[in-house]
Amino acid sequence: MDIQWYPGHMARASRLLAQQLGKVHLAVELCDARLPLSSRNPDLDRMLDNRRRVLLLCKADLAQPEATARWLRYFAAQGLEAMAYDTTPAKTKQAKALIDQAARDIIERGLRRGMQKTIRAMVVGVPNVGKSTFINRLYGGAIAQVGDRPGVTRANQWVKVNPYLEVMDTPGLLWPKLSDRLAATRLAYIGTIRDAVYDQQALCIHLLEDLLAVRGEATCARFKIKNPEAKNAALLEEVCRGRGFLLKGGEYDYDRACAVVLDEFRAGKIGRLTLEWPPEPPAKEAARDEKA
Ligand SMILES: Nc1nc2c(ncn2[C@@H]2O[C@H](COP(=O)(O)OP(=O)(O)OP(=O)(O)O)[C@@H](O)[C@H]2O)c(=O)[nH]1
Ligand SMILES: [Mg+2]
Repeated sequence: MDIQWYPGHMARASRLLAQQLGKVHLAVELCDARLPLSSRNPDLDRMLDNRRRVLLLCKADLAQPEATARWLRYFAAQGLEAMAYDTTPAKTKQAKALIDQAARDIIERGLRRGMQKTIRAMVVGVPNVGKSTFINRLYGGAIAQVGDRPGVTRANQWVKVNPYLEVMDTPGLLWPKLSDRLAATRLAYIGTIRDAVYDQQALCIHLLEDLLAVRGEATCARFKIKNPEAKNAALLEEVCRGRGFLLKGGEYDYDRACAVVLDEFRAGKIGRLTLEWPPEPPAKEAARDEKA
């Protein structure tokens, strides 16, 4: 399935991001906990140029906790300050503490000179990952526009969280990684790419196959699939029959089936699900995982 996801405005936004990054103290990078590799921008390292950053694995409430725990160890081993985030007050407090800690030396340097410095942080990540939601939680009110679709935030917006912390909301950014089709497809599942850009039916079939492979029973139960071995359109027909998505005259309503499968997956109705797992941990860690 081909997904053309890099229109001109993304290229412009990407250039702007690189410029703006030079003007802030740190970047708060948001990735999706269900897809922690594909939802990270591989160009960010170069753009950040050793500038500090913290990484939030967002929508952790939709991901498998054991996978998230592994990802956190994986990122820690890379020397990256990372945490799982799910918009709760406790996690928001933890994220704020992580930002403060990353900026501690700047704050302390300021204090030694008798002034409390205002830390400026830029929040970056793919569309729809939860950047504006995170900023609203930090701020404690609805200051940034949020929505259940990609491309809601159109321009950079500074938000003063308190006298010592300002955060910049940014439009979600994808990058030109067209060669990685699996990553593109999975980014489309989680609602990062506008629905109009790809073929909904092909995407839905791909998603159902992925779901059946990792959560077979739950997927069959949710969509009332009797034959999980069915392929292509026959798989969609399973859903249409099971859930009663029929048009007048008894034709299968493929569009309805696709919309429902995607919506219910995105809303976590099939259960918590991580689509990308980190490489296997060394034996010692695996043993610890089993004991936990
Ligand atoms: N389940 C769950 N949903 C979340 C979480 N954070 C955000 N959302 C939802 O994700 C959707 C997108 O949130 P936004 O904050 O608008 O995302 P964004 O990254 O600012 O998106 P763009 O501005 O389009 O780039 C909204 O429907 C939020 O309610 C989370 O931690 N868990
Ligand atoms: Mg936004």
